[in-house]
Amino acid sequence: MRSIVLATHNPGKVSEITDLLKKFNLKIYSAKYFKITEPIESGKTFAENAIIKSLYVSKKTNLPSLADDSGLCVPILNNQPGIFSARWAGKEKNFQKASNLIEQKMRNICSMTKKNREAFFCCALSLSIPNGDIYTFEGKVHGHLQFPPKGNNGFGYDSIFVPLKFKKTFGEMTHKYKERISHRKKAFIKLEKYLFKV
Ligand code: ITT
Repeated sequence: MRSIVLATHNPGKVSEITDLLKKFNLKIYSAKYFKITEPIESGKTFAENAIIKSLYVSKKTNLPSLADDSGLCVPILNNQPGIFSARWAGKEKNFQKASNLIEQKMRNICSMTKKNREAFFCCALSLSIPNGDIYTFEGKVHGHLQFPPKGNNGFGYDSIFVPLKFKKTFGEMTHKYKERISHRKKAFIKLEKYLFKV
């Protein structure tokens, strides 16, 4: 059986990516299993950061590694927090605080119309192979923000994001339902089409 290491320390991502990889009969390891620390995410884009993470883990383990760099972009805030989505939640990973910060920044500059609350999630997946090959794929899901947060499913900013054509936040949806429409799924569809020709 072929092995792959997930280059992430985020349990929400581990769970979603493990589900997406299920049908490929791979032996899946987490970076935690190999006690690998997190590299500095010095990239300027989601793709650059995903590559930093997958290369780092692939070099350390000599195994193929899949990384995910993702985040929430709010156009009225010049697409912030974007690649800083995790950093806005601080060391304590407090996404209630990060969501409040987004709301506050928006209220400081605009009224909270649905148009002004438009937002999207972006996900870059990077697969690094020990022979040096790197493959990167991106997916986005558009929608709007809703305050106060709703729903306890999911992770990160799920409870403030309502995808287009839906009334529920990702935080109110089941894991399975979010997986059908998410930015991560969209990037993953491109990856599997290219690599596994499915
Ligand atoms: P790794 O770098 O170890 O993968 P991280 O949490 O630091 O973990 P990122 O640097 O990619 O990951 O930060 C992206 C943040 O954006 C992440 O912490 C989430 O809170 C948020 N995010 C990304 N995808 C999300 C999703 O599907 N639902 C909710 N929040 C999401």
